[in-house]
Amino acid sequence: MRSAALYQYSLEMDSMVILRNQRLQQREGFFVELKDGDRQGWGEIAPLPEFSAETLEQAQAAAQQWLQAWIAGDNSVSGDAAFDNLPPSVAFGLSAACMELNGGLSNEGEYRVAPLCSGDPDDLVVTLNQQEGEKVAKIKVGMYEAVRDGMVANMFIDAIPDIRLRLDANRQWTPLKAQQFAKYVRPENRGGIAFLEEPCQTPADSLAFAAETGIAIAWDETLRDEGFELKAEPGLAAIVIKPTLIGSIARCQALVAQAHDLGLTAVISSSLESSLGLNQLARLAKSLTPEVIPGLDTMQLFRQQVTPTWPGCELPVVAEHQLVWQG
Ligand code: OSB
Ligand code: MG
Repeated sequence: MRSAALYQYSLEMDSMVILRNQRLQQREGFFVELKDGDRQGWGEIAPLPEFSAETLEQAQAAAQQWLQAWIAGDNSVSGDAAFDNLPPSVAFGLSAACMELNGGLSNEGEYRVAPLCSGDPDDLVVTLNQQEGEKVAKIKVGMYEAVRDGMVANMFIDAIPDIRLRLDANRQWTPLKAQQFAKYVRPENRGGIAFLEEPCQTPADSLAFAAETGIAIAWDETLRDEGFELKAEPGLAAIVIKPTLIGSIARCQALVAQAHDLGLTAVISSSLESSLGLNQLARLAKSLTPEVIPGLDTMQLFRQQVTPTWPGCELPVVAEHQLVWQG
């Protein structure tokens, strides 16, 4: 006997969270619960404003249609390929719920995260110097002067010699601005940058930047470009996989395998999921990308969390969510 429920959630965000052109005050999405006999699985469906093409309404409609078929016993909807017909956030949430129900999602998670530098860089330097093991940090660049970004990167690398910096420019720079940035990172410091995500507005400009500067780059937005196919390229070190924006777990798994075949690092990363989705991403990262620290330091952007809570996170828990569909 199968049954399912869809809950809508709304969580308060920190007042400073800005996504591209808008301030995100509330993170909204759905939790899906699948039951089959005494087995149960949860998933999160949360299109990200400014990044996802699907709206909440579209995601809800697609999820409900899928759930109807699943409850009716139609197993064709949960085949790996069937998820590819759904919007990415829906494919991720439903495939995660299926995988949890089937016991396929590892219980162990990779809860080390790449700390996101949002406030004072000096605070992060102290944190990193106290941290044991691999020292990874992520800094958003491209929002202020490129010269300032270059100086901040230099400062981190000088202060923490074994750091592996991940920088993310979100396609903000013209080739000239990217050059200005690079000029400020001393050549002997460039190896301290594990990768710089999407420096320029086009992939071709970003590849040219990598060739000219010796700074390794990573694809994030480019993975979602129409017709994109992953290839090894000189200067390309990594790909950043955000399952909510990419799709089903099977798709993410295939992308990770492809990256590894090409000698690229794959980094599982958050699209600002709640603590439920974030915990599943940590579990996914543990199995798909062992040894790689995932990009999951996004609970600090929230003011509330849900159950399961995020390890070490003290935010208040919202326990009640609105039931929007049941079958
Ligand atoms: O710019 O990569 C981004 C989260 C949501 C939307 C876009 C981005 C992000 C992150 C997640 O940066 C954190 C990370 O990748 O470490
Ligand atoms: Mg990015």
